[in-house]
Amino acid sequence: MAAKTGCSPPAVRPGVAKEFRIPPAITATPPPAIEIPGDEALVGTRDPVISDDAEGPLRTKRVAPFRIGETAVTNAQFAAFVDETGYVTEAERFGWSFVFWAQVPKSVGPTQAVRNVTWWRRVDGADWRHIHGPERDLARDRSDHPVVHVSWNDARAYAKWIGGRLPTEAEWEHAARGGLGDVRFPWGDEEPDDTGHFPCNIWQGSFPETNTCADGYAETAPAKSYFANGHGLYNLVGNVWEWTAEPFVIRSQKRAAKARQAQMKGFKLAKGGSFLCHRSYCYRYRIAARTGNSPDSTTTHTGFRVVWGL
Ligand SMILES: [Cu+2]
Repeated sequence: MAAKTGCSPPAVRPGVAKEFRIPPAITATPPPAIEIPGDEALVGTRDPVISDDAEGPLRTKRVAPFRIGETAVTNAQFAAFVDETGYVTEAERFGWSFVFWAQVPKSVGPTQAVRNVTWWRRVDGADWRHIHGPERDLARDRSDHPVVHVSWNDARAYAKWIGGRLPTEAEWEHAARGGLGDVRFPWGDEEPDDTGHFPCNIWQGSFPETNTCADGYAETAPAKSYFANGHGLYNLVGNVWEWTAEPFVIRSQKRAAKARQAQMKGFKLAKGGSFLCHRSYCYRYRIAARTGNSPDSTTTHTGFRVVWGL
């Protein structure tokens, strides 16, 4: 498969990893989490589909036991953080965020399309509460959906507050595999399709024009939807991209890969794909798939989950 941009927008902000001074949570209960035993975790694949993303090779990495959020962090959980700390997200600081074209309400008026990924629109006033734009606090209606429009910096600030951190790639993949080993998806190897098999929230139809929503959702689904994998975790793939703790690194000596890596300097690794992925365009709802973006990028299809050491 050719190296396509995928469903994510390019980084357009300065892209600086920041430390925020966040006091530890006082009243909040941590999100439900599941203990994952330590193991020789499998990372990557021996059968890369998008080799430019450095999906391969399949390798093992020792991981210590840890706990990981049963779901991505939800709007309600993020709201508790903001209420207690007064934290202001980066999208709010910048005053805008990326919204998928079909999510932009008419009232927003004409929006600027992003070159090469024209389905992304820069919407002023879009942020984690105002998912489609300034008019409506949609997060309140979607309290059990994953929080979106959160940058890597925002995700880290939340994780720190709740006494955790973002997962490493090995932890994330180990959790996503659900004890099944070298599989393509958290449920095994069976491919989702457009008509009858919907194990996760991705795109059905012709991207980016027509989503038939055969899987039930045009945008995010509740964080705890579809079914749990072997570890009891939900929506590892599809729904929203999940930030990890790691830099996005392409390990390759090839010239093209090195050039790409240079363009993505300082980018952070995200895993899992989103509700916009489709096999025809962005086949990244696989465990080994990866993407990178700058630590202050925010979109309607990126969130995160938290891990805790034991
Ligand atoms: Cu995608």
